[in-house]
Amino acid sequence: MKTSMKTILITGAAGGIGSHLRRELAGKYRLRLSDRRTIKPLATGESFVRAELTKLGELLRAARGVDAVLHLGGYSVEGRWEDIHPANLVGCYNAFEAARLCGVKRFLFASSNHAVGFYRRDQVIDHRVPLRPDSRYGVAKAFGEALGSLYADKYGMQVFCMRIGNVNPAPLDKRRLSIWMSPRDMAQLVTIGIEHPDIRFEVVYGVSGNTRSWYDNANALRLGYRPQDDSEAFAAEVLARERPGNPRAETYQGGSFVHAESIPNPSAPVRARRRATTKGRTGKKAKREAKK
Ligand code: 15L
Repeated sequence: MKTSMKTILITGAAGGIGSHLRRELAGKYRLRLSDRRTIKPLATGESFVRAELTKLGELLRAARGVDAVLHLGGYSVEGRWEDIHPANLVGCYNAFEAARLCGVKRFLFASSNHAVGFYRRDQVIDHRVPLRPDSRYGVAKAFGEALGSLYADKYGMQVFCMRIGNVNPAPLDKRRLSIWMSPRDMAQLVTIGIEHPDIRFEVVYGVSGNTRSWYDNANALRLGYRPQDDSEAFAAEVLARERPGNPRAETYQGGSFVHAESIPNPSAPVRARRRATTKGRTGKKAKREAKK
């Protein structure tokens, strides 16, 4: 008997992880891609629905009729509260709400290593440790996990939270040797999140089978995850170019997020608005000065 192909909504699909997954999941699922930025060209089996995470109505349009939501969207690094709050708290709430209102049972949430980034590097942690966010960004990911727990308990949604390390074809530095995830391992974990019959509320680590891992990923293994990659293959090359960094950052798993106040992001709209306002004030003040 031929089973019909599932449709998966991917929010934030224009980002790095979304781009890897589009390639890795092609042919396996129908992918409904959403983002505030237009995505083109589209491949066979893909469609695009523009959606701002802060607008529930737009997310409702995107989520109608899908089999699962993979919520990748949001602000992806530490930033100002004014940036994190709309994108990662309001946006995450809207994504869960859209899924609930559209009757979508399965929800995969892209949580992050930064929800537990204040654990030390000499510790190995599993999915049951108390949350220890390392940043406002990490707090927002903890909020998303808490929302997932609520929607599972209250509405019977099946929620799969992946505390993702760093998805890249190769690990970028020494810290990433412990948290790296290859695109194909990411796709395998996402597939488990979509297909596993017994998911109620699960937390797993989104990392490859790294020799230097800081995670006991027993819960993912229990659900059938068999990572194919290990960052150790890149270790010699990565360590040869590594330079000593901030000692506080090097103590904790979250790295620079533990001390970052605000990592500049020139594309952030609020920042751009603030710059514009500042310019405006300066202009008026200059005019007042000129009148005196
Ligand atoms: C994350 O959660 C971020 O989204 C990504 O930009 C990286 O900073 C990654 O963590 C990391 O820790 O390397």
